[in-house]
Amino acid sequence: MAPSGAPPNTTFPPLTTSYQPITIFTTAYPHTNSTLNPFAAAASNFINDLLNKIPLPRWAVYAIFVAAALLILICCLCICIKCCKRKKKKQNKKDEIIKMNDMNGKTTSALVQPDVTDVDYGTAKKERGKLLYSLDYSVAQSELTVGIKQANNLMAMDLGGTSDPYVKVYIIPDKIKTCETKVFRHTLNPVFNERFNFPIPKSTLLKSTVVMQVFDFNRFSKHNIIGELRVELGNVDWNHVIEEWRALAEPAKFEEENLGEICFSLRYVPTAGKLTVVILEGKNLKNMDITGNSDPYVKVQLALDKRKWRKRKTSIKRNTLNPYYNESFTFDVSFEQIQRVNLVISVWDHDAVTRNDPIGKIFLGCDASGNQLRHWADMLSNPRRPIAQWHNLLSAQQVNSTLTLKKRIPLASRMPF
Ligand SMILES: [Ca+2]
Ligand SMILES: [Ca+2]
Repeated sequence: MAPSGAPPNTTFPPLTTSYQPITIFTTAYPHTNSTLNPFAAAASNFINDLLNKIPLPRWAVYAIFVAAALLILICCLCICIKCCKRKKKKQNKKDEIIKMNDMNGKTTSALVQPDVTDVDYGTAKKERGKLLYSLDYSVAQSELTVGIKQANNLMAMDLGGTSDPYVKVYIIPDKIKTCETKVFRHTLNPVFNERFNFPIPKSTLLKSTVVMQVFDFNRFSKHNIIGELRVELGNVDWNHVIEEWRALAEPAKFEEENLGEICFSLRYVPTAGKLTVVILEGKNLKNMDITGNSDPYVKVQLALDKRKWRKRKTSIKRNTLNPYYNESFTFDVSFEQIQRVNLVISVWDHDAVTRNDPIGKIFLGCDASGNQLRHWADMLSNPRRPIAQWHNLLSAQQVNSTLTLKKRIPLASRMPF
């Protein structure tokens, strides 16, 4: 009879008792569900018990849960983003490797198959063009004939992608004369067909070199050299007529111009510590004056440890290219110093009004080379004997670049005692 007794219970007690069933209702509500899912009900009971045990208000517990969930979510997001980035990087690297492989492929193929234009030269040097020349020597007339036939694919020197070529021909070391072809305007493939004769004895011929230089003519500025050929006549087979195409080379750094020759003797006496230089004569010196001659004099300089040390000079011989001096200069050079000494011989043209100009220069000493070193060595190995020799003069620029002399040695240390 509980249901019949219950109504009086719910009606009679005051508000406080009627309030209680509501709280019971809320806790009892899951019970209605429990009939549907007993497992879920047990779980929710467990959670409820757990929450009741936590000494915090419910809202605080929920807030902590929400915050924790958010934190986990953010962490997951971060991990996802990182993973994506890594994948992208890997892909990029792969792409790069593929691209690099492509490029490597290109460079190797370029090395394996050079451009057709480079085949003749072996390297990717500047192409200057080719020259067809001929050589013919007449023993009866002691005459060399150099034929300048034509040039091909010359390097363009002018703005319009063209050149105004002409060819200079001369023979070294005895530069008797310099011949030139006509100038061909605006062409890279000129046909010259010109022949030049050089009187030259057979003995000199085999020691000489023909120089053929192709220039670009400019009306208002310096003519530029396009390229040159040097043919050593000692290596030529004179039994055949020589006619051949050759690729023009880069012009020699220092023009082997015929500046002339100088003859002097050297004598060294080790016991007395005396070096004697006798300037004998010059020949075929370069003409420096309008008269077609020069006024040559010779400077004799000593350097010790590459420092200017002592200096003397000859008299001036006026209006000649073949001066005769026979002037002697003696220097005190101890046996200990002779190994550290350089002798510099330079020939100058005297000018009354303007500055004197250098014609040519050479230097001797233990660090000299070729003919100059031989002369110096002959002097040292033949003490007390004067050794005379001819030398081809070089440009002062060339000698200065090889032998760089420092400032003059202070006077005090120049005194031997
Ligand atoms: Ca030009
Ligand atoms: Ca002069």
